Amino acid sequence: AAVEEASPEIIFRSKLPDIAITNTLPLHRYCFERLPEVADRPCLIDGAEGTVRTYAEVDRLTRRLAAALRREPLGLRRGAVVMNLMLNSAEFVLSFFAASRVGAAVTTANPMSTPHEIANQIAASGATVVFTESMAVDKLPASAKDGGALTVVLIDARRDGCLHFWDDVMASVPDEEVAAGDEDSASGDGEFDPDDVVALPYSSGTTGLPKGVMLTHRSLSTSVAQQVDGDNPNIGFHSGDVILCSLPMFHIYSLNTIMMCGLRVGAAIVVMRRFALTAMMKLVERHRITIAPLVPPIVVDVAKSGEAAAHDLSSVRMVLSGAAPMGKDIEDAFMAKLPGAVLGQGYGMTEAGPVLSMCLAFAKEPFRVKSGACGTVVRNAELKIIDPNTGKSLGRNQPGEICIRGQQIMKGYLNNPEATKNTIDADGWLHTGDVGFVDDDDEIFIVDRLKEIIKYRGFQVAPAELEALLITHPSIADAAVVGKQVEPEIGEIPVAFVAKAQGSELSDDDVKQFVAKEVIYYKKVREVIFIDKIPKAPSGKILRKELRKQLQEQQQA
Ligand code: 4UW
Repeated sequence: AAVEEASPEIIFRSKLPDIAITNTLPLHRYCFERLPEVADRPCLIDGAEGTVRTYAEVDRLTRRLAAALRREPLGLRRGAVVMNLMLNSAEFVLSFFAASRVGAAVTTANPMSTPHEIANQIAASGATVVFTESMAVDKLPASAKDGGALTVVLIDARRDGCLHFWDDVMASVPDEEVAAGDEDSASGDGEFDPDDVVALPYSSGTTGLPKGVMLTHRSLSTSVAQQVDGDNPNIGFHSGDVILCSLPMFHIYSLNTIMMCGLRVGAAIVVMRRFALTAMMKLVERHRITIAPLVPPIVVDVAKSGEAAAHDLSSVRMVLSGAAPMGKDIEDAFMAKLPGAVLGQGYGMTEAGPVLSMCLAFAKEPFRVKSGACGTVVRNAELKIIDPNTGKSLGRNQPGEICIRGQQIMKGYLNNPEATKNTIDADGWLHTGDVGFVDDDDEIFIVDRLKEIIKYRGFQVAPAELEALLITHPSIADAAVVGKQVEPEIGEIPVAFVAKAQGSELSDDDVKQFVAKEVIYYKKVREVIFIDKIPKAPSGKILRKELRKQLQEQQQA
């Protein structure tokens, strides 16, 4: 029989040349590599208080905290897992890099999460220490995964049974211990492997429930290098920049592109506890912020706000947007408010390390780009577009599933080889579940999503999680959740299709309230549609396309 010749793959690359990337250093060393040059420069600026910590101070504080993490009662070692359950703060940055120093991984979570969500992530990740704040502490479970005690470190209050971040933990380390012992070992026992996990954010990926995404020292330092290293970095951040951090560090966008990239270049990072429009504009004015990483809903807020004119935002030279789609009209409306800045998009996915593509107008030597594009594939990586039915790679201007390959992508999902195998294929390609095409100028346009995930203001909502919850209700026979496009300030909302149990008098409010009790605000079911039967394929898979079509028809009617 004739053997079919494998057709060559069509692979897209950056317009920037590959660079030599050192990705075998521990992440904290990589991010603070320029410390000798920037030691006395501002590193973290507290948005509310205005207090400034220099690079030397931040470095020293992370060493002190690492020493404390190694000692009892914390006693952390290589391979341990720590949870950061807090809004943005200097303490977030310190615990992240202290954990890196001891060879531990940090799993990040939103402190607004419900007790149920927090307990699930603690159990699944195996976290034994939680760094948190008053707003979340009462929601923590009593014990860690195997029934062992969970050690809780509180950053903003004293409480029985918890350690205080500064007074108990930091103060416990004698000065002479701070400098000693960590210089050549990332971990307490002196061993280090660049493929050790350092960050463990949760993401539902292309299907199912949230899973721990194993990002290693190697993957994250590669991703940072792809963005800000080289003679002509893809994002031309530099040590004179003042970067706004209003996006939550517990999400990979802020963690990587703001925190890690910002530190790598030696810039000042203005830490806002959480986003608020007026406060953000005041901070821009006060600190002469030069870089504003945002998400589309915030871009819309600024574009629509009458306040922009009342503030001097002229220091901003670069505005990044990502985590959700942004149309050309929003870009244009925004640029009318900030004519002096370059606005562009990045495209990220937690599992991809996260950045797949970045706007080349941000490069030190910028390229011309089109509005609506979400950048060009990062350097030192390969991107292809495949036909989702045949798996064959497609040429320019043909939409298909976006796949990425390179050292920046995740090592896999924690304790889930099956889900890992379904996302990263045998040839190392990570399948994103996003549909897009590459145009004649190497720019990527995302046009659709194959995967289930819903994005509410840039936050992930996993339909499977809501469906699993819904069917525990005695009056619900079956349920399916899909996203519905709404105003651009939000993006999409979760809509539940519900098949009632026989004889049930369930109302849509009953359904909404039932879900609202168990999930964080952005996962709330905002609309309920009763239906006789959830459409399913013979395999049992929910036919989401059909439900989405039904929603569209309803919207048009
Ligand atoms: N356009 C359309 C986009 C876009 C998009 C993402 O929550 P996750 O897992 O991860 C993110 C990460 C975004 C990000 C990280 C770093 C960065 O520099 C940057 O740009 C400045 C963005 O969102 O959700 C992943 C999913 O979110 C959608 C897409 O479906 C993707 O698979 N998404 N960016 N520009 N859609």
